[in-house]
Amino acid sequence: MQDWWKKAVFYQIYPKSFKDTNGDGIGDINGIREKLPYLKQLGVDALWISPVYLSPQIDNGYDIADYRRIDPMFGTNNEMYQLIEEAHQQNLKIVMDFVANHTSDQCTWFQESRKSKDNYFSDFYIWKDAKTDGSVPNNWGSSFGGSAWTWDESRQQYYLHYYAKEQPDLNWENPTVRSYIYDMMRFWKGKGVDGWRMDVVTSISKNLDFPDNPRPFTTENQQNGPRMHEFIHEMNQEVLKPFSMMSVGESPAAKSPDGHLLVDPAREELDMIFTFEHMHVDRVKGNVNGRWALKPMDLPALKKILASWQKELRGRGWNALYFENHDRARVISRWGNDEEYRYECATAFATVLHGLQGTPFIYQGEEIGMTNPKFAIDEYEDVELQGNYEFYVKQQQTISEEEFLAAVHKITRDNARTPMQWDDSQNAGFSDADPWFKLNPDYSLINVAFDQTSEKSVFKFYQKLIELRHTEELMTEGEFELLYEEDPARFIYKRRYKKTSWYILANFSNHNQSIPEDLRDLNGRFVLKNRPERNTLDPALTPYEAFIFAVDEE
Ligand code: TEU
Ligand code: CA
Repeated sequence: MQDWWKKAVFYQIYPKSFKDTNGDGIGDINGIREKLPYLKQLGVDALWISPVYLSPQIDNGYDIADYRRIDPMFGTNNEMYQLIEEAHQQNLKIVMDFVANHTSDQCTWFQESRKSKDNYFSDFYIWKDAKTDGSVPNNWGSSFGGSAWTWDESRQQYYLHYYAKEQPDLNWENPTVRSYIYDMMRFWKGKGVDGWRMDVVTSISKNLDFPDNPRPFTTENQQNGPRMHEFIHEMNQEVLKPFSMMSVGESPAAKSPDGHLLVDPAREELDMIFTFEHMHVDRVKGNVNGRWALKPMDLPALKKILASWQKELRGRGWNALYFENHDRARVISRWGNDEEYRYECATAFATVLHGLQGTPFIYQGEEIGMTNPKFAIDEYEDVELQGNYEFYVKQQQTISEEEFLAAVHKITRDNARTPMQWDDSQNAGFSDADPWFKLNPDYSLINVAFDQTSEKSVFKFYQKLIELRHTEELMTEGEFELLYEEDPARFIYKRRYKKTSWYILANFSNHNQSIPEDLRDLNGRFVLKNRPERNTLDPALTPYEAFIFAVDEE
């Protein structure tokens, strides 16, 4: 079937933290198989599975040593094939993670490439001579802190890495590299995989002039390179289109004014992209401390960015909708109130996101309102956090330890990587052993078993949202209109399809907010609400209240 993903709701699994079945404290493929009934119960249509390939795990699998082998830590290739088959039997699609901007330094391609300048693999990566004084070729930065170049003793050259030094960037200019990647994609198609989430696909083409960034060790000139569209289109023609594989590309630098370029069906590149603009509404732009310079979330900015993408992609692309993933914090802890109003907040964010046009992506634990833990700095595992701590706090000294930790508690990636909280038993039902990464201590109160039987069940609310997406044409097709866009506390918009309009209202504040007068007279029905007492449009919105109100035209 064409475009099945337009009516689908996706669920992202971070396997390491999802469910351990063999008692080593690490989630595994059999854990995913075990939980398929849970995912069916939730009602999702497709699973995006973060990398499970052979990997030294410097970046939790985003450093791949062999694209065709499952890491023994997660299971066997056969278990993966069985997972795909069992998922298909239950009508669940499987989308794997495609990490082809870089490999692990343990990948044989790199091991060979570093040996000499004239072997078969020499040009698989991006090598450059030192400047005459021995220094790095330019001032490009690694996302994980410091220079994007590392000196290799054996080859006597620098190699480029946008992430950890153990993640050398592939040279997409080399047609052999591209054909290896396309073959790998065909291999997994052969195993039944339905599509790809493409890691930093907008970085695969490099500007071969290697222009310095405005400031050292930032990354401005390292995205959306000159041949990006060409490479992606080629991949589309070689694999995606002939084998009908769905694609969603991670696209950190995409801006709404030309956002359709990667996803306009006429251009035959990707089906969807994960954009970043809306996730930066709490960031102080251009600060020396990069992503760690935070400010309170700007709700009007969030609304306008989401609205601009709704408009940009209408009729010429399709939105991928998300607030959380394995690189993002728990949204209710980051932008909401995860204490007094945890249920209201989780369901309010869900309502405004799922109400949009596009395909929603739920990240494991989001469906039960999991929160950020507040660990001490040395309790975190993430390579990005460690690298950035070293760079900003220790070397550059532009941010104090306390300020950095405060930002970590808001946004660090590990916030979303604590083990999944299944029940209140020891280790939260995640594992019989001590988990590889600390559990959030709140698991005795926040867990699947408790949530599902609770009167205020985030899970049940998600079930309803997912069901609405399957049954209501309006959700996929309806026009979008943002209302009261400057309002700092209320998120209100309208969807319209045929003769029905949906008004979606949410209060993102700790105070009551009135319902605008011109909406109070509407005649209609409540489609979904997170406050049972809500029966008319008169009373004010209570903190983090949200609902969908449908109005039928005569
Ligand atoms: O992330 C790419 C990316 O843009 C990150 O730098 C992100 O902005 C940052 O981590 C937010 O704090 C992808 C993967 O999703 C991530 O897990 C990997 O570490 C990275 O690529 C390298 O593969
Ligand atoms: Ca395990």
